[in-house]
Amino acid sequence: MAGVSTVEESVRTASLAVLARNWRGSFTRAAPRLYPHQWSWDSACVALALAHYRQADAEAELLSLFAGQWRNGLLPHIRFFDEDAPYFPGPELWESRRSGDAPARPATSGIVQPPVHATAVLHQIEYAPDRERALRLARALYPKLVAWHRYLHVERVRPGSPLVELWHPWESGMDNSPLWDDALARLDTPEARPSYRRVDTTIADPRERPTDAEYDRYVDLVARQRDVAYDPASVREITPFAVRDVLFNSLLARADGDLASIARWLGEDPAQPERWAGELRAAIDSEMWSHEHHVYLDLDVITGRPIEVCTASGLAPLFARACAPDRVAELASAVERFCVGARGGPPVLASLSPGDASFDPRRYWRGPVWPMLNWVVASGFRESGRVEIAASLSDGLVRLVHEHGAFEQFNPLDGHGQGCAEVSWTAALALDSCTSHVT
Ligand code: 2M8
Repeated sequence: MAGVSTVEESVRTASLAVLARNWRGSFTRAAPRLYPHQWSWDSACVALALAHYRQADAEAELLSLFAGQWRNGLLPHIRFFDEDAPYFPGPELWESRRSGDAPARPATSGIVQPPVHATAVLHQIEYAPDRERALRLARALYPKLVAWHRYLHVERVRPGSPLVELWHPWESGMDNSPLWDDALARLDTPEARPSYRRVDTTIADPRERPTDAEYDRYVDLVARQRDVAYDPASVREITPFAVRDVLFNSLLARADGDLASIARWLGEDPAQPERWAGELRAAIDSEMWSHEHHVYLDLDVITGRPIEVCTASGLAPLFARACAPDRVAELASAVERFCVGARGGPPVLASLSPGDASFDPRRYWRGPVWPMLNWVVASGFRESGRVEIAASLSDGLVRLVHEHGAFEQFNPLDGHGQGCAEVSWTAALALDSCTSHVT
């Protein structure tokens, strides 16, 4: 087996090459054919990783994404470009202009994705070679980041809890996770399938994508939000899908803390983002911890009940710095349940425990290894002082990408690549995993 430094050197070179091939002059497409536009959290991960290597492009990446921000602060999960490659659902399904808050241009979707953006901007300040330039970028983006976080903390909450809620599985980024099965089952099954044509299953193996029944519900949920012009108060009232997700809230709590750090760099008052971070961390720890399952659980807002499905994202509060020391110890034991190892190599996290009844090694977010989950949990353990677990998960991801390439997801049983190849955020997170974070 090749030594760690040789493997890292080769993954660094290959990842930079993938990101260069996906670069479109002002943004990085999420993947060559399957995802030809700019996705919100993929893009934040790309900007984070590029800070060390291509600072000007990392800056352009973030500015391009925020050009799609809505007037009410919503940062859409897709910013569309005039690319030749087809994608469903494109601007014609979203009709984002029905909302008076959407920009005239560019076309965007009307929902969100996890907020990794302040984390990516702080990374520019801390690690990009030209700090003055990074601070100018932070100065330009600061009011937009505050508006984005305010949208989440104000529009996505209900009385009684500061935890923010999601109105579509796509907002979680973990589209067909079994986390959403019960909530989606509550949706009236459309009498006739809504009329649309999927593109994803003509590009990727359909067995590695969500099912048609899930897509029917995804499209139905978009239509319901579009019909009320994406007005947050109306969606909150009519949506049959409302969940408080551990991963999303953890990434937001982390990003709130990072936004407070940006404020301090800029000489702005950090009180508001600090308050957001503090309240959210406390609520994650008190409302989402499961004494029975020893991980954090999502909550279904409609039933008022925890969602009794344990996924690797139940470890994400480590990254939010939301866990008391005894909880860190419990999570350090729980991690075993999600670890899979390719042929005796270092372990990586399956998205769902192989022991779970819904586990499916091919079906997208229902078992496969996802670099983002691995990176969040590894970073969380590192920052909680569990450096051995962190190093081992990080090494596992790097070796997976070294052996198989920058695939979207990896089979948890034998490690082979699934979904599609040359995926930007896989390359970005593998790159970051072999980058030394020393200023
Ligand atoms: C996947 O989601 C998109 C819809 O947003 C899709 O399947 O078409 C998810 O894995 C999501 O987390 C990711 O951001 C996106 C682009 O990589 O693909």
